[in-house]
Amino acid sequence: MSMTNVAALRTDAEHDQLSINTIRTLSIDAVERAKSGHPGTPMALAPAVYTIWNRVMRFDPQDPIWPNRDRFVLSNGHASMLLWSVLHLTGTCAVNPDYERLGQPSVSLEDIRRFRQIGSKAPGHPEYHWVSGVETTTGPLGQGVATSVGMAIAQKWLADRYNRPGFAIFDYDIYVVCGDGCLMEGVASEAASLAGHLGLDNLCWVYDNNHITIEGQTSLAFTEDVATRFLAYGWNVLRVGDANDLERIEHALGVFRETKGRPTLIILDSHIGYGAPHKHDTAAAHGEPLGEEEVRLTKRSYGWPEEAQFLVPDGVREHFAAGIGARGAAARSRWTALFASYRAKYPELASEIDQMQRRDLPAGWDHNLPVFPADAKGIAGREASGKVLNLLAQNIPWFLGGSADLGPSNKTTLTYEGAGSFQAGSRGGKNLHFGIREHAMAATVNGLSLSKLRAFGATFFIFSDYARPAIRLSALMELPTIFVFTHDAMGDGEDGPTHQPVEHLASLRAIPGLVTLRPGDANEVVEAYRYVMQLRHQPAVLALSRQPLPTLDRRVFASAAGVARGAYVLADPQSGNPEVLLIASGSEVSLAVEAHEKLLAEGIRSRVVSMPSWEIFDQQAQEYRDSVLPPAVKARVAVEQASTFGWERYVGSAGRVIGMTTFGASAPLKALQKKFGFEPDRIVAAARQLLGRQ
Ligand SMILES: Cc1ncc(C[n+]2csc(CCOP(=O)(O)OP(=O)(O)O)c2C)c(N)n1
Ligand SMILES: [Mg+2]
Repeated sequence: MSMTNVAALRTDAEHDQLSINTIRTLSIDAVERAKSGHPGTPMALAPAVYTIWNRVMRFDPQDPIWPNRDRFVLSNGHASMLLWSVLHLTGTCAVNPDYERLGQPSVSLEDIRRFRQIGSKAPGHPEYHWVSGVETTTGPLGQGVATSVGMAIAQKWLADRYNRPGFAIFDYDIYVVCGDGCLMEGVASEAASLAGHLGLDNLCWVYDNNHITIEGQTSLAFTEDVATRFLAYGWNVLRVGDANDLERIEHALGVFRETKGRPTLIILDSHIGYGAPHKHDTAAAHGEPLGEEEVRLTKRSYGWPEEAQFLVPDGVREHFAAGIGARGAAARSRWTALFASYRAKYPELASEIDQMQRRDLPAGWDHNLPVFPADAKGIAGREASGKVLNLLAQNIPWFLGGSADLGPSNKTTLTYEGAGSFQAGSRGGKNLHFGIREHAMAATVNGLSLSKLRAFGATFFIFSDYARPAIRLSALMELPTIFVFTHDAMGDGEDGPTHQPVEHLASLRAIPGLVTLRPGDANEVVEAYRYVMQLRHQPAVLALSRQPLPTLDRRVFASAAGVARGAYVLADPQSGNPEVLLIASGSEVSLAVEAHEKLLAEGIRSRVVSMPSWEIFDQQAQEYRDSVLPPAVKARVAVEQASTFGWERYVGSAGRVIGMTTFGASAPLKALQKKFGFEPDRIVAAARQLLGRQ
């Protein structure tokens, strides 16, 4: 009898078990071959992940970016072999960055054999943008669960805007698997509290309650009552006492789908390393290969051929094809037909959806962006930003965001008629109220962006620290998120050093791929947004002033459009080449301009370079960079009310940096500027000294 015939004779339950054991053994073998990785949790969670994928999720492996697919997030990213196994066994297809389907699998068996090796589509942790079918990058515990809240908000918002009677264009759910580590992390608490408040009933977290983390039993450090905690957050809490009981798991997932008005937590009691006779239920199963002998015994316990490696028995792929494959294809083809008639009836809405999916901007997105007239008194960066945000939100239907309870201060509140607030009873609102939860805010913004909405989050610059892990993931995932950080330096004087960022710019500039911008006046704020909005694969941080900054007269000074090149010559001597360069960002640009005027009066040929963004400048051609910072001019002074760290690259070893090397202090801004030397005369003195003209 051929293998295929054997497969045909199996009962459904046998097919289920074989598929689950395939996930388990692929995970075991991959970790063994890589000599690193996490076998125990995939062994325990294979039945749950199998049930979610093969019995419940509406996901078409042929098109992993179909907009109305259910989302799956593996928040305990160390268990990545679960995801690589199901992506492989379901035959999920790869798509490229242009959203084109490639005729190849997202994860091949060869990738799994090369788990954790260079170039493999089965890396150590799930990586969005590297592997098709991964909905978000996970690995830093807590990020996945928090990001899923943004995905759930996005679905509700999309449904509110685009669904019409008879046209449920967006009705997908978000399934998340997480472990003890995720639920211990603070960000999960922030996110769960927000999800409960918002009544996100499209969100289901399956908690792997295995009582084990790296150091041993959770009794070492985690003895809270998780169920009660989530009930208090306003979640529906279900319990499945046996992680191998597919029917109960499926039933709980069914209850989730029936539950209205609350997110669902399914507490799943599992045994890490299930089936491994010596490692079952121990921390030893968490993060190291089982070892040859234990692998043999484990396979024996599964009734698996002991010597077989990377075995996918006949019939397993077919079983997935008959489950998620058929269900997903049918769901997608129904949706495609529905969307075609939707397009006929609502062509404008359909084209919005198309544009959004491709991260394109609608025509007229920058219509009416303000131009600020010259004004010595000026306007605060945050004020200018508020005006721009309000326009963008009106020009771009799917642009939305909010603050971590600082909206009135960040000036990020969308105040135009009809902007509304996103709440349980108002899903179309464009103002998100994250509460004082910066970390969950940033992760939520990631989730919104992964759902193709254009989203921003805001707080004081100092508290970007609280959001940083999610900002980093934004950059790693290449998401065009926007972080609006106001009170970017010592402008909030009296609040003192707890509220005065020093090292934040340097630390954010160190994140690969993240674009930081610190505009110098209101028109630079506008240009900064114009630049940021056109990014499709990079996150951006805007560092904006609390206090008014003079609006430069652009008939005298160069156009603020120079922002798009990261740095530009703002002012030059009337004749002759510059002999000293004054380089500044943000609130220090006008200071440099004052110093420049003094230097010119003294017959010193100075140039002012406004440098809102290192990253953008660094991307310019050498020729342009040399035209702004001529290599021959060694006398250079950089001025920025932030850590001096890193400015050497622009001023060179002969240059000067006027910046911060200590924390700030509590005092009115003027006094702080004096104390820390952010005054034109200090710049003038530094320039003179560099030129040997004291
Ligand atoms: C933010 C963060 N801190 C620490 C780690 C390192 N780490 C990876 S897995 C793990 C233990 C996780 O325990 P649990 O979530 O219960 O996973 P299990 O061992 O049960 O699969 C730790 C500490 C991490 N990945 N992310
Ligand atoms: Mg655990």
